[in-house]
Amino acid sequence: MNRKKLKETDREIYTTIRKELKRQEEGLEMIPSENFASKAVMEAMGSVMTNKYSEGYPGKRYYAGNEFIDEAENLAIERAKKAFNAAHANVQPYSGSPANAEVYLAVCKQGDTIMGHALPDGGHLTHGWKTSFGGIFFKSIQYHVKADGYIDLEEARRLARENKPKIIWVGASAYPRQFPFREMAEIADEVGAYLVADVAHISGLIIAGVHPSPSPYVHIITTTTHKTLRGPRGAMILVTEKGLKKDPELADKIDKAVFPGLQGGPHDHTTAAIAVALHEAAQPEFTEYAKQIVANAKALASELMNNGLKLVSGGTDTHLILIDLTTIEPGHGIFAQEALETAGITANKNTIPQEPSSPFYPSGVRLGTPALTTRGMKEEEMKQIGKWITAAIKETEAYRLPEDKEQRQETIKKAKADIRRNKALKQIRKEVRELCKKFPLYK
Ligand code: DSN
Repeated sequence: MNRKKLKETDREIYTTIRKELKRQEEGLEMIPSENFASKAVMEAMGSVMTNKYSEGYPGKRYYAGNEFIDEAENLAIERAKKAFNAAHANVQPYSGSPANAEVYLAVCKQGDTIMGHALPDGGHLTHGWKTSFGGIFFKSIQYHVKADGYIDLEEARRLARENKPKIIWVGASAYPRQFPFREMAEIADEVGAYLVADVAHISGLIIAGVHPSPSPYVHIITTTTHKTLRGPRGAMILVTEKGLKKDPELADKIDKAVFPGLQGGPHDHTTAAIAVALHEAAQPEFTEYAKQIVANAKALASELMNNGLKLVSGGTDTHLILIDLTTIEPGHGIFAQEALETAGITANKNTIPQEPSSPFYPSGVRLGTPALTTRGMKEEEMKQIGKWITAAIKETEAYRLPEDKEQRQETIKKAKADIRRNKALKQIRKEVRELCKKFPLYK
């Protein structure tokens, strides 16, 4: 990519971006919420659309000069409605958390009861966790997953009947299985709740038909646009036909909650790039891409299990895998994350269901295949990567997380230094770099 002007103007940022590009090129990006946006998406992001203010909506702006901003936003809206089979789309939310705050603002009053998938069980902060606005401003009820790792629908039904929530969330950030939209709709409809699907992680899979669509079952859909959808960092809120049937003013309530409720001027450069990503996602190659994401995740999951690692729910239906490290010790995620990073594999430590340790020292590692699949990697590469991941985690087996907080810091510091010097991990790092060279980014 040509960054001639940036190089002339700000050498420091230019160099930092070069270093980040090299990091992305030479390593395996396996954080399941990350991806590589196309050059076309980035060209739209880095365009003159960033120069404009356009509070309001197409045809109803507070400032002049929005003819072409309207054009871009209308394209994004129409493409979003088609992609998700929705009656209404708002493409202005700045990101996933603001989008979810806007849903609360649209349909709830402070103190209402809401219900979501518990964070340690793979849910999202904004679905009612105690430290986020959903848990702070509302009476939050959380449902969980069962011992087998699948959502506990019986518990969700019982809690919904007992608490009559205004909103029920379905969707999560660390759940490797398909979401039971139909079953959750039965529960929500029985108690008269709005059912909101937060499909941030799986929106690309839904568009490609690789994961069932929530559209027939839920009233509202929220999603970020930069995960499996492979667009810019942004978000959307969609209202379904079912949503409008429940509440004919729902679309208007959502629009008012986004602006002026929570946001000011939309990020028009992001809107344009979202339109581009939705156009790309409507192409047949994207369907093949999404199928390959899941095929890769399944191949990787099998390899990890064949090598003796335990996975939450025993596998995956999606792009995401959650390794349960309690077979080594509770809280071991920090050592595994460090070893993987040293080996050139970027993943994140994550809680597992019924987390025996804590969110900061969790017992799992979360992995995903969307970014590697964008590079063109397939099942054969996943098998090799599965072997590297297992070998890297094996290198950490002797470490133990002390109970005492001060001792903990000292042990982690020493372990990190030790891991960075580890010869086996350095050898994997070399091999990872060689593999990455065969799958260049932004050719
Ligand atoms: N931070 C995102 C993730 O990694 O899943 C969720 O918001």
